[in-house]
Amino acid sequence: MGSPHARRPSPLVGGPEGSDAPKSQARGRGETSAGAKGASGAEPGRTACSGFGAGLGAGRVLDPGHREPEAPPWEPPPPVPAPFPSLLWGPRGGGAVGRLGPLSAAWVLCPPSGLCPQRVSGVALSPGHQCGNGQCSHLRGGGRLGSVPRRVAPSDHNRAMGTALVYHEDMTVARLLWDDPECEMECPERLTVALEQLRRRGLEQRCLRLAAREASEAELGLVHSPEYVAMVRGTQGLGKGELQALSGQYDTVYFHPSTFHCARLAAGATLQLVDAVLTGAAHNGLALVRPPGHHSQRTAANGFCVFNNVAIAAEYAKQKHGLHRILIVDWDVHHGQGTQYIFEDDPSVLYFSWHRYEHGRFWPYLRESDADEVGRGHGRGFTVNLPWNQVGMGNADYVAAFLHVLLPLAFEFDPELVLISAGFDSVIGDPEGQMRVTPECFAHLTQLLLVLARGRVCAVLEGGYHLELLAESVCMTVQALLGDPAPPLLGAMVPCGSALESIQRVRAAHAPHWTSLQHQDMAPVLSPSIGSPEARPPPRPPAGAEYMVAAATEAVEALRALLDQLRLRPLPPVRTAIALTSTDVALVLPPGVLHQEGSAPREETEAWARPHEALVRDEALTALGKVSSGIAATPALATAATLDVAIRRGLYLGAQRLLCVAVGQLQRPPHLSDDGRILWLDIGGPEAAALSMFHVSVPLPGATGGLLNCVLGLVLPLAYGFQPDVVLVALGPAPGLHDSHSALLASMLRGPAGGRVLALVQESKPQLTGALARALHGEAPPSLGPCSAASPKDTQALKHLREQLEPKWRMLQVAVTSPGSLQSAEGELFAPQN
Ligand code: Q9C
Ligand code: ZN
Repeated sequence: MGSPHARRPSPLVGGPEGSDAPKSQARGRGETSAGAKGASGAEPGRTACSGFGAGLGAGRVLDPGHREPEAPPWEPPPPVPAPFPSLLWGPRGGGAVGRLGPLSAAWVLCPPSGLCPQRVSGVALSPGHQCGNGQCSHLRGGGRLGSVPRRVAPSDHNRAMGTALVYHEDMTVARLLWDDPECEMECPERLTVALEQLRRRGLEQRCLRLAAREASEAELGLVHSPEYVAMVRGTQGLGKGELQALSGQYDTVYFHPSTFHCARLAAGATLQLVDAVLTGAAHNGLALVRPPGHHSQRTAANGFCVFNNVAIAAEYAKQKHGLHRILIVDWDVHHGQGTQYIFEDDPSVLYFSWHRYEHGRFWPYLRESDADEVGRGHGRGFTVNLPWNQVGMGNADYVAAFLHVLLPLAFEFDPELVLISAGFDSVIGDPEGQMRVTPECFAHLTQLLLVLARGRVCAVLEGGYHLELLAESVCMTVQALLGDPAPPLLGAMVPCGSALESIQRVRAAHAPHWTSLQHQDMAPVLSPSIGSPEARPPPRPPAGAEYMVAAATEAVEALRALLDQLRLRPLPPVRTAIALTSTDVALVLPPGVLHQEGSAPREETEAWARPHEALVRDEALTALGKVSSGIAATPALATAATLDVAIRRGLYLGAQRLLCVAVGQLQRPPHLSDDGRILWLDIGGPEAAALSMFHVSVPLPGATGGLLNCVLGLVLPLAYGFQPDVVLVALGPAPGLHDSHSALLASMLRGPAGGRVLALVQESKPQLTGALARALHGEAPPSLGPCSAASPKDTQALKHLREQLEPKWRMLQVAVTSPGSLQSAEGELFAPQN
């Protein structure tokens, strides 16, 4: 497999390597010859209909009858005087002329993360505050998936049906029939609770719902041996004693008479999802399946997994849809060794996995889970392992891993499809993972992946054993797939030393294979993880049910307030608004974007279109919370002044932290405070300079590779570290910057501020304006195309800045810093007060 293709970035070092140890044939405890009883195993009557396409095509229509409940009373702080009170301002074409004030009040209504007075006090929000995101009665209900494909109920939030949800209730039938504390956590409720929560949030109803079909035996054969498939087929007729005996031949596996059917549905659901996304019936989607797949190998079940759903789907995408480059992101807390083995010599599949490793002391105790396993033969460089050597990894560690490891490689790889092995045992409270990542982190991870492969992202459930947090995390993932802004990440965004060590090691291991990792940090290649065993026998923690329940309960208690907050978080009913100074026929906007061109303003956009009037009449306050992100077009000469006003307006409206990303030649407003409320990031300055922690300037990178380094290595780490309430992106004259670059930047900057992004753009740039509107609205940004390498000059500039800023902005780190330099920074370390 792995036929080379034109655009695949070949690893710099590679080629056939005869010295490589041969891939082991069966990594589990091997095959069994257990009887193949059923002749075909197919149950013709059970094969559910596919039927994507049903319910598609309804573009989003704003419901004029939908009225937002009154926002709760909120006293704004006294206004900051406008900088140029006498400057006249107004839309072209005879619009009113008044005082400056172009920033809509609208979107800073409910400042995120505790800034809303209603939330700070911890008081439950008033019913009027619940905008209907899963709370409105008209969104409740919805039929069961699986048995009967249904017409999809309309929703006020998104009728685009861009996200497929594949499920079948038959997958809840398999369950453990005997006592086994290691296996009992993989239970049917994992699916029912997740689906139930998707319904309660109104998310299921917004998806294109597809009933899963069974994978055919030929499809299973894309990955598994006929003998293995026959063995699993044979379990259908076994009694409990025989099932238990057979299960004992594998590592942490149980069989049930329905296992074959369920496992075929799980694989089939994944294939259906891939079909939906690759035929354009859906933009992206989630398959809610069990049994999971990523531990399953060619001839062995392992770790609850029977057929490797994601691996089969990747092969299927190559063979049936002719794809050449597929990225598999395995964010389950366990190493998907099955997937790794299947693709280890295949350069057409880039496999990334992070996993609890603890120097080899955690299941499945494999040497080849470590960072120095990079793939074999032609596949060298296409296996990326990020082992976590400590438990307790948090949001900062996961986001840092994406920004500094996965995404640079993924952009260079340029996948045509992204498959997520979406296990949620990596969330806080999960008894298996023991990590500290909060559920909304999965919305961010999903969002970060949606910028790849033109948004063709298929998430497939793997693990996840704390029911409530599994459900919450699934909701976050689906919400992000639907394009909703991700709730901001709370808590200090400082990666821990152990995470940085792991990140450093995997970057070092892959630097020979990927241009994007070269010349950035020339840290010496570290030796294999200290204490790395050859499948060392585990010191067993108390693995009983009571222990796990106790540990999980404790974690969830600590989380209760957070969960409540997430549940109550309102989403503005309008995601994107746009205010233009003149009509431009060339401007193409996605459905659902509120569009305002000066005359006849709609109530919701009044603050955008006629800010001065809105301010005067105080109507801005009534528009609060209606809009999540916006674009304002201004005459070229006024962009800098508009930005200045926008900053003041943002502060006036209660933003605690405001990130300004000024792209191109734009003047920094003269009197910006340097007190930590504003982080000014100038992309397009004459030279790389950190004038202070909050005033950073970097030259505009020349090549796509340089821009990506800048965005992933500087802009986003700063943005995630700063945790702004609002992001202002101002696009000034920037020769050489493509619209796709700007769209990518805008799209990725939605993450750090909960989707509150205002883009300021020069008028008469319909292409750019349209690209920005689509990006802020949650559409996948256009492909960047082949990734040219960064210039040495750009790389140097970034390296210089990162060295300077790293002690204060720890999200910039890609390696463990010497203890001395960290200590000296500790005192002044910027600590957001969330
Ligand atoms: N207490 C998936 O998450 N348990 N499989 C190891 C350590 C095995 C997990 C025992 C867990 C298998 C898909
Ligand atoms: Zn797992």
